[in-house]
Amino acid sequence: MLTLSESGIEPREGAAPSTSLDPGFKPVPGDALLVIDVQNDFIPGGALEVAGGHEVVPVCNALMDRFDVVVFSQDWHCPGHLSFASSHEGKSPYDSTRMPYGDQTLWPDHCIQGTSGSSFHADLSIPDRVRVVRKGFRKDIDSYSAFFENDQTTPTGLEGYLKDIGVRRVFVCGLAYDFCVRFTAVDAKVKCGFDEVVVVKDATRSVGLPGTVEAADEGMKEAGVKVADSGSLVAAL
Ligand code: VGL
Ligand code: ZN
Repeated sequence: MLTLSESGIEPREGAAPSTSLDPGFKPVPGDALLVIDVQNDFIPGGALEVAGGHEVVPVCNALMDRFDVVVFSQDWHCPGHLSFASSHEGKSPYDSTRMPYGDQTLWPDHCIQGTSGSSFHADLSIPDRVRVVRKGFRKDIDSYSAFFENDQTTPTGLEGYLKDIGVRRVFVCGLAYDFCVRFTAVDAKVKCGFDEVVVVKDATRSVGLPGTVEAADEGMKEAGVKVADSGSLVAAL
């Protein structure tokens, strides 16, 4: 297994503290923060790098400080996962293929269980109270949403956990805006029916394949997901 330095991923120095979170923002009981896939493979230098991915870390940390309920999702693929282009003869990363559950974008091998690429970014605060939900570990089903896998039916258990502890509003940050953040937020609103779902946009960055950011904007709007900047959370709520 590669160490972090062998993998070429920049270690922890240099993540500036955020100043962008509205100082008046105070979550109420029933609010939860979901921190999506802030893992080394989605950071510049990682296998599926997201431009500016590391910049979300201080904003996610500042947000986490305010919430009693914090859940991390962790993309957690087995080697040879069918969302990897390398598992399909003649396919390249970012091509598309047909899976039994629908169209699937094919990715570089990433977030393989137990590798440094699957670890959370070294600067991400890990509160004692955090719960981690792993997804995408079934070889033949990808999982963008932290609630349901891409077949739209296999639950991860997150909905039950949040509802059992009385969560009603869900705030979403992390990576990537146009994939896992988008589908997590839409499922939270539409399939799980949480009262309010808010994506904290400056605490996200996008993969940015052709049309994916626009599709995410549209899809979330249509689902009734709110989008806020961390600096204006109070005003938005
Ligand atoms: C993600 C593509 C593949 C994400 C995960 O976290 O947005 N994107 N696996
Ligand atoms: Zn993945």
